[in-house]
Amino acid sequence: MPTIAVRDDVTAYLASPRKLLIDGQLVDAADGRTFETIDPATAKPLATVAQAGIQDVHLAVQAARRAFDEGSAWDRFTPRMRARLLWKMGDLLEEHADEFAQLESLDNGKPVGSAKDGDVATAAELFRYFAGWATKMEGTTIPMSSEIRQFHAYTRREPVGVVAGIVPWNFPLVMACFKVIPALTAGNTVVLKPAEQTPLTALRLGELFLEAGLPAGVLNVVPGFGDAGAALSSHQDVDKVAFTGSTEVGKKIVAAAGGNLKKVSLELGGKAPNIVFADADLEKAIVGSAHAAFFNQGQCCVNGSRLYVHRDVYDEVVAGVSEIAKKIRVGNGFDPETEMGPLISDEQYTKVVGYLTGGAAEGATASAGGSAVDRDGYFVQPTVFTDVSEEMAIQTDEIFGPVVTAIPFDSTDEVVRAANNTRYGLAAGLWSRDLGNAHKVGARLRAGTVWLNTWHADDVTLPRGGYKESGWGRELGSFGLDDYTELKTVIAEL
Ligand code: TXE
Repeated sequence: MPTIAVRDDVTAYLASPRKLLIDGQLVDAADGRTFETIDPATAKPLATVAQAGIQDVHLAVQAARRAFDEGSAWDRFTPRMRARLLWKMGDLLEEHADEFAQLESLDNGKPVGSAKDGDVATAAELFRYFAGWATKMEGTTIPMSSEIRQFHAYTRREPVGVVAGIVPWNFPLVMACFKVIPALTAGNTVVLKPAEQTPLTALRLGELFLEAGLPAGVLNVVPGFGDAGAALSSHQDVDKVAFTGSTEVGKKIVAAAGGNLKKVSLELGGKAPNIVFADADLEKAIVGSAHAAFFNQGQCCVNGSRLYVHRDVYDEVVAGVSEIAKKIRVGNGFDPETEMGPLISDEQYTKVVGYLTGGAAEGATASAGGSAVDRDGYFVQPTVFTDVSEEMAIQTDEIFGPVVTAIPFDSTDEVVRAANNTRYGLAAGLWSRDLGNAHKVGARLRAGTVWLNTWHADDVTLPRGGYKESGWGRELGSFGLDDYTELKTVIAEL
């Protein structure tokens, strides 16, 4: 089997213990602790990484605080300078695209090709898009009425202060960029905590920022576990937390943030409904529904994991999606033929396999897949479940693996009710040739993103986020900057 050769710079990067980035320095953890990050394709250790604890988090927050203070190098960094730095970062990232793609694939399991063309390319695009915004953080002048006196009133958009970014492992580099780039664009300073499963590309990104000329302390990277995330969420000197992860941890962050009422934005779990109407272009709907369900090993919060198909075309669509599932080439991300890599961790593997056996035990039928793959690493088969009822755990819970459930429907009202019958509201989608129907039903779906006759189409220009327990706030696009700014109203008597 041909494999992609691991680059020398990647081998060298993995060979020495990786350190925390605090105040522009690469340092060990205060208590000297380290942890191992695991290659999910082999279940073997990949690299040793310094483990940030509460003390390191405190040092990182203090560094970010000093970097934000009046008169600091960052305070004197004009919007135009910020724009140039962000643009330079896009270039640097592209120069290092192969290195980042390999690191991401080793740490996360995703195929090298999709890491490069998807993750790294998106991250570079994010730098360029937000570079443009740095010089356009405008306020407004607002007419103010008084019969007696004259006023001039206007607004200013100012940075919030010290931002903590806490991110997950499914798109490690992209999620880090989702937090860091808008925060810096608006003039904040940042402490980033990557997920314990995937710290490598975030750490490497921090090094590139130093190379690009970011002043010390403006971005600090503190890999660690939940205790480090909790310390950031409750820290009195953090002004805002931007989190992507599970709904359960999101609720803990909200509680922890109450101490100083820091601002919180959350992008949490999902269980997106994907509706195929009888008049859909079925060929397109079948391919699109498989992509909706299985993209990124199924570890994507906007994946279409609940498939509703009109009864007239149910058998055909389920058979089509199942055929695609069976043909997906599951393997090591360094094999260029691989279309789906392993799940991220032993924990996630155990969770997903638990749903596969649990679903079968509850009476669902696997029309494709249904079990783990018998090899080292955390591999499972892309799975399609039929004979599913709304009460089953495979239908209600976010599995976060390559598992889709299929249920037939007869009427639009019935399917809209079922689609919205979830505590989540991140994404939804439908397939129909009747565009009037598509837009009307799309408006009734309670989700932050709705796809019509497509899935996973997106752009850095578009806001995203969740209704209900899928989160607070919106990321990316111009709206994505609002959460990183305070709006000041200035009133002057003339
Ligand atoms: O997430 P966690 P996990 C969902 C998905 C998955 C499940 C569990 O269903 O199976 O969550 O994954 C940090 N205070 N999503 O356990 O724990 C943690 O260190 C502050 C959906 O990995 O939420 C990591 O950096 N931070 C999701 C980050 O939170 C804490 C993507 C996410 O970890 C913390 C990932 C605490 N008390 C999982 N505890 C999506 N929306 O895309 C942990 N963390």
